[in-house]
Amino acid sequence: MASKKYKPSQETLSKSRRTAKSWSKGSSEKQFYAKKKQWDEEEDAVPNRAVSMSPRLKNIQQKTSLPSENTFEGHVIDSTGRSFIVQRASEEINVGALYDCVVSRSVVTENPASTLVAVGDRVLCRAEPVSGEIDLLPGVIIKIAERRTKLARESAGNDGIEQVIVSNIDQVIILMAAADPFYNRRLIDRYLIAAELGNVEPIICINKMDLMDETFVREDLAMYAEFLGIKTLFLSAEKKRGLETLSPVLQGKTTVFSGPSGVGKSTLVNMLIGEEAQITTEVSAKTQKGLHTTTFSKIFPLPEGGYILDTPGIREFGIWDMTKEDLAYYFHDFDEYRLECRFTPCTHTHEPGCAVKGALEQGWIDPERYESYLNILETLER
Ligand SMILES: Nc1nc2c(ncn2[C@@H]2O[C@H](COP(=O)(O)OP(=O)(O)OP(=O)(O)O)[C@@H](O)[C@H]2O)c(=O)[nH]1
Ligand SMILES: [Mg+2]
Ligand SMILES: [Zn+2]
Repeated sequence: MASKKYKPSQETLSKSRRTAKSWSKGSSEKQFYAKKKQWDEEEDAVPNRAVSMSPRLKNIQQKTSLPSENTFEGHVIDSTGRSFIVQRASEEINVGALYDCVVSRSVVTENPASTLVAVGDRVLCRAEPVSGEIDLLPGVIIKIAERRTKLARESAGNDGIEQVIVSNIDQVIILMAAADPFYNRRLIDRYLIAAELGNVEPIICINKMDLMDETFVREDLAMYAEFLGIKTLFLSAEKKRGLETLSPVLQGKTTVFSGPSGVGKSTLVNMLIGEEAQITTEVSAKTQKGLHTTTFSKIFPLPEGGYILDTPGIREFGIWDMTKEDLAYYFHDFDEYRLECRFTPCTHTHEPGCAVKGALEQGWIDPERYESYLNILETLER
C-alpha cells in the first residue's frame, strides 16, 4: 500500500533528473568578462555620459586622468543597507581589495524591473580618490551585469518588481528545521518553483534533527527525493551530525542558504567557514520565529573551494511573474497526468475529466503538494 502511494514512474524520475541537471549547468564568468569588454568600449565611446549626470563623479574626473583607469569590475559580496561591499576582481592593481560602493545616480543595469543591486551581482565600478586613513576604499557602482541566475521572490510592495535575494549562484540550500521552528512544506514548494525560475538547483536540507523523531521527518519528506529527484539532506549542526553529507555538495559551487529565521543558517555557515564570523541567536520562545540576527546577505569563500551565502530569514515567498496557466508546469509530480486532462487549459481544480485530480484521488499525487498548488494558484492574478 505504502509503495503504491506517490510511486513515481521511471519517466517522471528521469524527467526530473534531467531538469535538475540542466539547472546546474550554468555558464562561467566568461560571459561577464565579455560584457566588461563591451562596457569598456561603450565607455570609450561616451566617456562623459555618467560623469555629466553625477556631480559626485565630476569631482573624480577633475582629480584623476582617464576615467577608464579608475574603473574596475567586481563582485558584490555584502551590503550595509546604504552601500555595497564590492570585491575587486580585475586589473593588476588591488585585486581582491574591498570597496565600499554607493550606486551612481546614472547607473546602468541589464536587469530591468528588478532589484537594482543584489549581493552576488557582477558590477562595474569607479574608484573614488582616497583621503586619509580608511578601512574600505570608496567607490561608485556604475553598471550591473545581467544576472546568470537568481533567487527572487515577489517584492513585498507588490509594485511589479521582483525582489532578488541573491544572484549568480549555482544552488540554493532550502534550509528548514525539524523543529523549533517546524519545517514548512508549503514554503519548500514555493522555493522549488523560485529555484527553477531562477535557474538554480534546489537542495532541501533539514537541520535540528536532534529535536525530532528522525524516522518521521525522513518519511514525511521522502517524496521530494524519490518522486522529484531533489537532493534532500538531514543534519544537526548542534550535534555535528550529517555535516559530512553537506560539504561535498558545496565544493566548488556558489550556494545560498535560505529559509525561515532561526533554522540555523548562520550556525551552519559559521561551521563551514571554520570561524565564529557571525552572531547567531536564540529562537524567540514567544514567536517561535527566531530573532532576525542576519540582516543582510553575505558571501563567504569556502576553505575547500566555492562560496556560501548567508541570508536573512524569510517569512513569505511570493511567486513572481507566473500565470495561473503556467503554474502546473512547475509541479513536476503532475507531469504525467497533466496531458490527459479532458480540457486544455485545465486549472486542475473544478474541471470534469481532470487527470490530475483523478491521480490525486487515486493516491498517486501527494495531497500536500496538491494543496501547495491550490495555495499558490490563489495568489496568482492572471
Ligand atoms: N537544537 C538545535 N539547535 C540549533 C541547531 N542549529 C542551530 N541551532 C540553534 O538555533 C538558533 C538559531 O540559529 P541561527 O543560526 O541564528 O539561525 P538563522 O537561520 O541564521 O536565523 P536568522 O539569521 O534569523 O535567519 C541558535 O540558537 C542555534 O544555536 C541544531 O542542529 N539543533
Ligand atoms: Mg542568520
Ligand atoms: Zn486537470
